[in-house]
Amino acid sequence: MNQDDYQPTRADKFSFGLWTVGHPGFDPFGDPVRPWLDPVETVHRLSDLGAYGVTFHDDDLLPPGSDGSAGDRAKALERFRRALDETGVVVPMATTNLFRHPVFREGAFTANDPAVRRHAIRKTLDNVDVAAEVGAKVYVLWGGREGCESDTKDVRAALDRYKEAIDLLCEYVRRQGYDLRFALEPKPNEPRGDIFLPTIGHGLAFIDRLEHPEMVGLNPEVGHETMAGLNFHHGVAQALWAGKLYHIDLNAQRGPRYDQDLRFGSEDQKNAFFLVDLLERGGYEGPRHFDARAYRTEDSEGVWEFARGCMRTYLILERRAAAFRADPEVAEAMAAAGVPDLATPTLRPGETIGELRADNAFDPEASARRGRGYERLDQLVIDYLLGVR
Ligand code: GLT
Ligand code: MN
Ligand code: MN
Repeated sequence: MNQDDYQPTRADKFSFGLWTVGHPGFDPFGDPVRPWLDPVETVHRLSDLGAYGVTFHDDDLLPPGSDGSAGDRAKALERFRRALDETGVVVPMATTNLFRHPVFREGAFTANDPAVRRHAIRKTLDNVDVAAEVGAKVYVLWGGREGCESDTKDVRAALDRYKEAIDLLCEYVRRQGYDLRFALEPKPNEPRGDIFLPTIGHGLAFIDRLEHPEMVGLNPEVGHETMAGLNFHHGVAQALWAGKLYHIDLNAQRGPRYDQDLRFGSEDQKNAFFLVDLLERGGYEGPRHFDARAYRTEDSEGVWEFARGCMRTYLILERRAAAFRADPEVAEAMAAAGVPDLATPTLRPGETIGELRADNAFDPEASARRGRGYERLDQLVIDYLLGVR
């Protein structure tokens, strides 16, 4: 295969956060290793690489040393918008930084102090206006500081306040007539000892309790579910099944440890293969958004290698998954394993529960003896992943 087969185009809908390629490489133990990256340059570089979108937190647009004043924000937004106009890059999603400033040390929407909660809501409302203005369709809520270390915190009251904040944001968007939906981003821990709404499943259950569940979905992240020891592909499948996959954060993570935010597909390629297969066949039409960052070893050029790599690996997996699905031997192995039969309803058309109970044609012992054929099928997956088919 030729290198150019994996060149991204706008139609692939790849997007990156300003905070991802712009990450200067600090970590809890070390200082930044790369200079601040101007959002205007980011937009141009991403555009040249074939990405279609860029996303941001309210504070990502500000230059270092800015006091965050309205004047600074307006100036930064104007330059940013000019770069968008020049390149045709769009803003599919925006979000709020409710985690960096020390005021959020005990939470934002779920802080014990009502004054902090009110500040967090105001900060979010301000950027919701900006998001609507630049045409974003999804607004992400990552509650990095919503949680605790000490379980003296009242979790049920925290969930009441979380709901109150999101209900209020939905009410505001409805009143303004914005075409914007919210996406909650689950994460089990880090920076808090435990974060509220730790997994996709917790998020789905919470959404059902909101005043406007139709306006709220999820933004699951590969690394976050993996940190919880969960199968990301399964979580995404359930979010899709529930009609709640509004956005996605693609990256990589090696097992349950600190949040690594690695280049997409650089770890656990098998789960990444099934994820891409699912997104491409499952009716997901949103952005393929990368929330990852270059290794701290890299300089500025390494950052663009990283961005290229995220998109390239996605396209390789997309191609591999399509070839896997088109292979007659795979179809035959799938049929032998009974995979397509799961789509058939369990009751026959018109059958009653009484008829089901009266059916004595089935021989459980014979069925129990029959192997299910997954070894052969799964080896075909591996053959495709390793490129020998
Ligand atoms: C932060 C976090 C991400 C979230 C971003 C959105 S910010 O970098 O680690 O997972 O998606 O707030
Ligand atoms: Mn994320
Ligand atoms: Mn992460």
